[in-house]
Amino acid sequence: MSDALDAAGPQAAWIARLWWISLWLCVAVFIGVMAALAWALWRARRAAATGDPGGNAPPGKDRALRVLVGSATLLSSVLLVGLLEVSVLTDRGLARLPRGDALSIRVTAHQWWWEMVYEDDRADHVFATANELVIPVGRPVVVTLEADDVIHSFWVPNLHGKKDLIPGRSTTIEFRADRAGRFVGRCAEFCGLQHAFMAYDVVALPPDRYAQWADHERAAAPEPRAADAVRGRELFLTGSCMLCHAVQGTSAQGRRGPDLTHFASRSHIGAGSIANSPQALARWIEDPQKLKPGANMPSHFLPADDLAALVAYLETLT
Ligand code: HEC
Ligand SMILES: [Cu+2]
Repeated sequence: MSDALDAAGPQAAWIARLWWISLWLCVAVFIGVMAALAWALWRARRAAATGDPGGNAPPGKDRALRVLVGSATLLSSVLLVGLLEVSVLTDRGLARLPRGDALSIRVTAHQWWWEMVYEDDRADHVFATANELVIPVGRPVVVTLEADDVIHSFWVPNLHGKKDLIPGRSTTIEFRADRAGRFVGRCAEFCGLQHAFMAYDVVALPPDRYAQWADHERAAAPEPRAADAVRGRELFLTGSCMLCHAVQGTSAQGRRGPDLTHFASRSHIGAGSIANSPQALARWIEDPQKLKPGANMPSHFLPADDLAALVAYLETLT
């Protein structure tokens, strides 16, 4: 679900309020202008019918018209200044989120996926995930935004407005979710071939469930037990996969692609490209270029049993 008018937090509520005020004000002005236009047309027709060119209105009427136009101009100016004031207030409101006890997450945009690193003072508490931002309800989140290649834009309509990620620069965006839910985030700045498939989920969980999730994410990948999964790990660690991907608890520490330590728990493959299932995963490993043309992962046309073993291994990464 992704709806800027269905605010799930204070920031989005500010923006939605500004939107509604602008909308209704503009509707009222539009109706006023249309009514004035209709009146002018009606007068012009009546003038044509009576043969009165209309320019010779009695002096009293002329003055009344001037007062009318004058007050309409004044009203427009007041409304415009009012809108300016409301947007300044909104800007202030957006900047006023209390930041005490904030959760700090570093989000790096890559063509075309998102890297999320959960920061912590304790080094062994830091962990990484991809294309999924899990946050606790009721706690402010400070997201540090960075870009790896080109300009991207971070946008979760239910929680906040947009913020650009610019290579070589670090910015932050703060928000808070006040209710649990799954919200869709998008890249909102055209960033190349697969810009449309650069989505992520923001999952807001009650604090105790968030803590459970974070503990699980911090844990290294579980040891595979089944024979094919063990062979799959062998292939993963001796083949090209480990050059680009990390699986914590193994020697794979690549950073070119998403961290796969808990890949099987994610809802989608390829930043919203396809739903995560063993069949989809096999198709992805074999030929990501078919599912997401241009993606920065090469195709791997492997023997069928190697592919099955890799899938079996990745499915253990819950
Ligand atoms: C040259 C670097 C590179 C190599 C080699 C590589 N990958 Fe990838 N992989 C990527 C990139 C980049 C992405 C993200 C693509 C996107 O979503 O646009 C990715 C995405 C994935 C994903 C989806 C992750 C997610 O959360 O969406 C899986 C699973 C995956 N790779 C598995 C593998 C396996 C298995 C191998 C070895 C057979 C492999 N990769 C080899 C770069 C690589
Ligand atoms: Cu992008």
